Amino acid sequence: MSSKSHIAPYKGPAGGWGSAKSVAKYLASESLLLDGPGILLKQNKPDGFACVSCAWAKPHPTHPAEFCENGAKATAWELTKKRVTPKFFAEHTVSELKTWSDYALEEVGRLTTPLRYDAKTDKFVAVDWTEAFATIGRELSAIAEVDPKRTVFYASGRASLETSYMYALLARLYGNNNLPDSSNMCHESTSVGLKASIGVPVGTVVIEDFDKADALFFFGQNVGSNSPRMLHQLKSAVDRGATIVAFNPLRERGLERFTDPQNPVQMATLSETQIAREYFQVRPGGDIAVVAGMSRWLIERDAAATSAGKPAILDHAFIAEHTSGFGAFSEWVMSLSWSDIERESGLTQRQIETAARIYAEAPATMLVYGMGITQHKLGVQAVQMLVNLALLRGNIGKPGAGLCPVRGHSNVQGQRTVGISEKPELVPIDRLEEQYGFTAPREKGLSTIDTCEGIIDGTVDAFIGLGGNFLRAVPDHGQMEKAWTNMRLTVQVATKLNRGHLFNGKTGFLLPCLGRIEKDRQATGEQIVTVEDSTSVIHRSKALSEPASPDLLSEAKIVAEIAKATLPYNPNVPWDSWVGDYSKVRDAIEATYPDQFKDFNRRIMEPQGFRRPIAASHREWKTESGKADFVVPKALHASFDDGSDKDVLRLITLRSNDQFNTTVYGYDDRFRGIHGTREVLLINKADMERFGISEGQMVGLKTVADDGIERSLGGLRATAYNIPPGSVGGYYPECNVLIPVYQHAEESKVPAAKSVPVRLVP
Ligand SMILES: Nc1nc2c(c(=O)[nH]1)N[C@H]1C(S)=C(S)[C@@H](COP(=O)(O)OP(=O)(O)OC[C@H]3O[C@@H](n4cnc5c(=O)[nH]c(N)nc54)[C@H](O)[C@@H]3O)O[C@H]1N2
Ligand SMILES: Nc1nc2c(c(=O)[nH]1)N[C@H]1C(S)=C(S)[C@@H](COP(=O)(O)OP(=O)(O)OC[C@H]3O[C@@H](n4cnc5c(=O)[nH]c(N)nc54)[C@H](O)[C@@H]3O)O[C@H]1N2
Ligand SMILES: [Mo]
Repeated sequence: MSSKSHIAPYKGPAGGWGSAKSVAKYLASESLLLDGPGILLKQNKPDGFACVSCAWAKPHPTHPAEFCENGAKATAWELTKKRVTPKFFAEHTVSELKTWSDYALEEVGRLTTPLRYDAKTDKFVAVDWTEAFATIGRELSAIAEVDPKRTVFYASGRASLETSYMYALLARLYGNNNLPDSSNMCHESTSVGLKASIGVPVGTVVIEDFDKADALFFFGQNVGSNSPRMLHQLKSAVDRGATIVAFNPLRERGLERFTDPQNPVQMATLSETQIAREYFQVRPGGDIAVVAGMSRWLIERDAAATSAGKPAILDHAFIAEHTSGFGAFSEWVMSLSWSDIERESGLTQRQIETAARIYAEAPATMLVYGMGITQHKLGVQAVQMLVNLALLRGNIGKPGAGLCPVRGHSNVQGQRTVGISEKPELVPIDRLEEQYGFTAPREKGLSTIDTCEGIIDGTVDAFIGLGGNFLRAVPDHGQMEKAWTNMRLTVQVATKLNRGHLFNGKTGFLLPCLGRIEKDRQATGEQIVTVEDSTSVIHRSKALSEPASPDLLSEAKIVAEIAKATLPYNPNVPWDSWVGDYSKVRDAIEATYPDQFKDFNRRIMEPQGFRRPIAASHREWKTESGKADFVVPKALHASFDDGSDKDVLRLITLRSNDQFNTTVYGYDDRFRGIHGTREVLLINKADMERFGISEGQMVGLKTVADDGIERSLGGLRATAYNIPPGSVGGYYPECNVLIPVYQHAEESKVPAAKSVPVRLVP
């Protein structure tokens, strides 16, 4: 911990001068202010590039500046002037680099040359691309001869639709569906839960719904840090009278107050917009109970109102025409006791009724949610509970209403759309077979958790990573780092050095690629690429910057070269012509998904992009029952522990305002008032007293697990914080060492990173 660290509550709003200053400081440090601020004005513009940070929707028409504090940081991080050369790797062994922080590793700058790990010297050495591809092809072919299912093709959610389509095809031609994606650690609970309940794996809203919603309910999504551009939609919604309600164990500043940095009047007058009218500090894992309580109030009041001849509260016509399972759901809800609901939610009956009343009075409500819902043992059912709430008042498929899962990586949703999925039933396998003349694997592939288990038990021999920092993002670092190096082959395609790259199989490559903002010149000239945002709108992205090094290849080219070096020749798969002209990949995507990508190449040139058809958005239910289904959850809380042992705390792993996943931009978490350190444990004052811990005392955590493996983390500075009693907060990825690989959402296998049962070790 740095001696300069300090912790004190932040008094300012989200956005505002704090944000402006943070951007300026950051751009100056990356020397982007000198020659690149103009680049930021092209961010999220039709003639510019899609931001490499989050997947939030891009409005049309656009504002003069369509970037946020964290988007600006992400751009600067990619366009940094710093470079990592072979000289750097000659000076540092990999063992030494393992002692560096996540921050320090990425800080060295952009990777510039292909590298191979040399175990004898414990260093990365430069190789040429031809040799790298030939070796990878040889190794992958040898593994395929034993069993192609022993290779995994991971994707992190950034690569374009074009590259992702090629990558998914590579895996299937190779012989498996082992296509896990960062989505497996993220919104997979959404993909599973929404698909089962309403027949689509994605959200139902479009950005225009923000102009029409009467109420917006936020469950476990930290808009101020993780999708700050959405604050503009929220401010406008509040300005025209919409009500925002937030459920979050922490009082996240972006959900409380916002000053628009692009609004000169607000900036000059230091005025703020209050975001959430009501803010409820739900207990981690308590959202199922919250919604059960709200539903109970709604159903009861509805019965009372209708029998008194007053207007109904539920949308009975919608329920009758569009849903199934209401009877069982309502029976379950009415069987619950308020004392159980209060205990599991951590809220009072009165608070829940206040929320329910706002919901009942709003003609159209949007339900917005994030990792606070999906990353629990019952994450899928928590998602389905939100659907239940929406169905009660017909809040799907009408203007201003719907479900809004806020996706993470800028193309994570799109990667799933074009075939990166371990679930073959979600992919048009028959069409792929016909298009490319091969027999595709039909067996379910490995998810992220399956991959971790396979690496630990030695059934995975090769890992190909298209971006990301798999080893750092997954749970159980202790076990994973040990097992990782037993693999025969590891290949990482990346822009920057991270800790995951320091662990290599018997043969290990680190291949540097172009980022999305860098000009991608191929046989037919500069290419554009496409990505899909959180509202299923597809945008084009045009690069503006010169590549960080002449040795970089595009991700599409790297995928194609690995494919050519590995697979037998197939005249139906034109790898080279695809790389020469990405519009041909778009044609291929359209051929595989004719309904979703009709006229792809033409429509992508429209400034606003185009939205894929989402059946549930117009009340067409592609579910088994043909209706939108009410689902009764298995339990009233979503967590692994049942709450009976008061010494077991629920750990929430958090993102700071100064990080993008495992990429740590700095040590300031401004909104939470934490500066200069990430080694903190946020803990309720009453719990501190109960455990006899003083402010600033160093403490540790130990996981409650039943597999005989010890998982602990020490050196955390206890910090009294406004967090519900019985819960503690710490940063991701540092805390991942505490998460057992088997503690994941039941149906989606998303690691339960938001309620890890732990004990305090003073
Ligand atoms: N700047 C920046 N932007 C990002 C990212 C980043 O790291 N940095 N990551 C990107 C990615 S990949 C993703 S998936 C998204 C993630 O964005 P979010 O979905 O916002 O994810 P988190 O920040 O992990 O957690 C969200 C919130 O859940 C709350 N929470 C925890 N447990 C519970 C609970 O049980 N119930 C409720 N109601 N709330 C709970 C936490 O206090 C926190 O405020 O952001 C994307 N955008
Ligand atoms: N405890 C805990 N664990 C979590 C979470 C949590 O909330 N708590 N969140 C989970 C979530 S939501 C997610 S999405 C995962 C994130 O998991 P990942 O997506 O695997 O991890 P990132 O940190 O986003 O990956 C960062 C790396 O991506 C590489 N990179 C950046 N840009 C590019 C590019 O354009 N191309 C290529 N090829 N590489 C690039 C850089 O080398 C950088 O080091 O983590 C999950 N893990
Ligand atoms: Mo994510």
